[in-house]
Amino acid sequence: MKLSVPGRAAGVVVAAVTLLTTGAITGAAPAPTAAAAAPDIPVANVKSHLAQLQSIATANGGNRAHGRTGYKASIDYVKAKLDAAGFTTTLQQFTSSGRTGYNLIADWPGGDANQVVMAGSHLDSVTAGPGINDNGSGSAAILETALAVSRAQYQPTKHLRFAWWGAEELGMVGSKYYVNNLSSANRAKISDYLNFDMIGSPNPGYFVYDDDPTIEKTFKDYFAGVGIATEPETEGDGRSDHSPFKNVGIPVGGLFSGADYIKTAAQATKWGGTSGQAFDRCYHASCDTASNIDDTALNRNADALAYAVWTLSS
Ligand code: DTR
Ligand code: ZN
Ligand code: ZN
Repeated sequence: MKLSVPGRAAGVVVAAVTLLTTGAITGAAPAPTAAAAAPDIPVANVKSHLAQLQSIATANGGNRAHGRTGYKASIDYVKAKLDAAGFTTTLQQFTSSGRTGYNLIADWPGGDANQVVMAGSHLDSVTAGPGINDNGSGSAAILETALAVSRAQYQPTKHLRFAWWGAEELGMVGSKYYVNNLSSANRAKISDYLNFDMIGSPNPGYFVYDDDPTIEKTFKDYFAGVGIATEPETEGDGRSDHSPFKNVGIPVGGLFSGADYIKTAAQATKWGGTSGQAFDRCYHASCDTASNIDDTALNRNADALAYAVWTLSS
């Protein structure tokens, strides 16, 4: 397990010098170490990103849809946070329906380049609204997890890559463009792709993708550890950005808190919430705003996300 890279070591030296000049410490600064376990992801931080995405939508015609100013402003917000945190970011541009779209790819320096653990979420909304649950929730959770990697100066065995997809709502256009433009050699390097599309639904379910057994078990182990029952997410094939990866043989998994399907009485008994009501009544609607989030579901899913990223990359 690699413990440091020159750039980061220099960072630690600067930090040590700063602390030494303030008299805060007397011994040598601790070397960066890999976190033994995933940190808690502060849900307040995730909510803060959602508030920013809401503000962006409000300032840009009420949405963050592909090809609109609200989407580019969303990408710029996420990219700025990642650049400041030490990620190597790449904007991948494409055209769909006559409008320019963008994928944002963020690599955490270090780790085995031949074993890449990816976590992705689509950042675009529908034109009808701000898309805070769909899919600000997934986008904000992977952003905060990436920032937690930076805060921890985590040095995993595998290489970590995070992605924010454009134009998912037009048919997974951005993620398809990314996969189609990967060489077969680079596809083979991706050991796991984790997808997070709607993970804060206001009447939440706890669904785990059942595509790859190892990834599925990783998530199920987390939820079992915190006493939350889960159900397999079975309707997702072709329904979100994991599909292009699965179609070329890359192991995929992910989490989902439900969209326009109706929560059953048995599910309400298991998870709470309201039976006979959709998991997200504002799915693809103008009311998918910052108030259209269940904080407990967002918190639990963000922590499960971080647990899987740490576990699968260590
Ligand atoms: N297609 C996604 C929402 C969605 C619907 N069913 C699933 C299953 C698994 C993941 C996501 C979804 C969207 O509207 O963005
Ligand atoms: Zn959607
Ligand atoms: Zn979505």
